[in-house]
Amino acid sequence: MAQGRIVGGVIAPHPPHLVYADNPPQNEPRSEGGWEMLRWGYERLRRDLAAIEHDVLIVLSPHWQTYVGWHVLAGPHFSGKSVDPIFPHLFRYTYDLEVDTALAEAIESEARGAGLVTERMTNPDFRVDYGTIVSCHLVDPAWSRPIVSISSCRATAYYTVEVMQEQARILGEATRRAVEASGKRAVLLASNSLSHRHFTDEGELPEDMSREHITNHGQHLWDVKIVEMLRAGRTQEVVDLMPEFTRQAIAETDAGSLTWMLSALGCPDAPGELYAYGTVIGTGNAVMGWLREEGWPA
Ligand code: 2X7
Ligand code: FE2
Repeated sequence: MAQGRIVGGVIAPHPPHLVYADNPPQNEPRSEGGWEMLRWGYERLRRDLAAIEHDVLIVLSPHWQTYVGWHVLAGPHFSGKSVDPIFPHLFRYTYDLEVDTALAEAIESEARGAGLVTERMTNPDFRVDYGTIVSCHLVDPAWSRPIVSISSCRATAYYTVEVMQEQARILGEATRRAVEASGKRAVLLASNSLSHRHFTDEGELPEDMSREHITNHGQHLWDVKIVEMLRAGRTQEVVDLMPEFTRQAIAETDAGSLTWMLSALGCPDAPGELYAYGTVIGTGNAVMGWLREEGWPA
């Protein structure tokens, strides 16, 4: 069997607004569009991904929150309706997805072997979280490949950002070993916004872009700093800075997704491609990719 490879890492933010704005058949509410810069960025990402042969998407989502360890979706098939608890008027999405169970089990075993607390989710009635669904939909609206979804153990809330990031690093390295042993070609999705303080009210028309802006200037400065570092290939420095960024910008990186993805790639000195940066209800969102046909780390 050929050695498996991680052939891509993507920062794939999951505001449900982006699915709402696209009006796909799976989502009930209808919109007049909105957040085009981000949606056009995802479109360009999809075009580039189409040129990279891959078998599976592996996503780590901040909205599957497990307080005892990291859980991995490990049943073969999940279907149901996902409703965003904060934006139910924007996101009521009917999903039907396949899981690469062999890879899911391998990641869970490898992470457990590395000392993390882990669990497999096999309950067929389990409702998949909207972070997983939105990121996977925006990267592959046809759901043409199986996925593996990993939860976020909330060690930031229970301990510190540093504990969370360290666990995410170990999980990233375990994920890489599991992929390599699987023979599969995988693309990893860090499902998260950057700065994450959002407005507490909404206009009459959610997609009215005349209201859309970053919540505060501090968040903008932090987001731009992180994006510039990632565009310059300074990924290890970003991982080192993650605790401070997460605290100062109230960033969604508290979930560990970005540290997990960059660590799995081996924190390459390679520039990430910025497909788009934009705000959604005041949060900062970058769509970025590290794609390489021959895999990471080189
Ligand atoms: O989950 C989210 C998010 N991360 C950012 C913006 C708006 C809604 O949902
Ligand atoms: Fe979120």
